[in-house]
Amino acid sequence: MNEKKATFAAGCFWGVEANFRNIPGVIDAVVGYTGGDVENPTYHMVCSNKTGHAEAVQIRYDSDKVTYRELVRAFFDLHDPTTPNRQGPDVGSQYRSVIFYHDEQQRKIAEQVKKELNQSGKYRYPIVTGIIPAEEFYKAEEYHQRYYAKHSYR
Ligand code: MHO
Repeated sequence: MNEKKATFAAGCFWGVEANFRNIPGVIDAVVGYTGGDVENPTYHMVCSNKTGHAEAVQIRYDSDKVTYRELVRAFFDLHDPTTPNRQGPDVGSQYRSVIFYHDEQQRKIAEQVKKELNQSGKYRYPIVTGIIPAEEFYKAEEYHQRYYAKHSYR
C-alpha cells in the first residue's frame, strides 16, 4: 500500500467522482472546490461563477495498484478536454478542465499525457486542460458526496 493523492476538474463533479470510484486502486474520492480565491465556498457561490473555483474531485489512491499515468488517462477519457469553460450542457469556469498536480512527478506525467493525446489525432481541437499546482481543496456539501450513488443514477 502506497497511498497518494490526485486532484482533477472535468466538469460537474458528480460524474467525475462516480467514474474515479470505479477504478481499482482508487481508495476514496471526495468532491469539492479548488483553484479559486474564496475561502470555504458554497455550491451556490461556485455556481455564480465568481469564486474562480472549479468543481473538482480529490482522490486517494494506492500507487501499487494504479499509476498516476492511468488516472490521468482515465481523466481524459471521462470528459471532453477541448471545450474551454464548458463540459457538455454545463457552461462556466467552474466546469473547466484542470489537472491539479501534487508534485513534480505528477506534473511531468500530466504534461506528457496531454502532449501525447494532442499529437495522437484523437481530438479535433486542441486540449485546453490546465496543469497547475494543487492548492487548498474545499470539500463540497455532504449532499454532493457520492451523489450518483445516493440518487441511483447510472
Ligand atoms: N447540470 C447540472 C450540474 C450539476 S453539477 C454538480 C445541474 O444543473 O444540476 O455541477
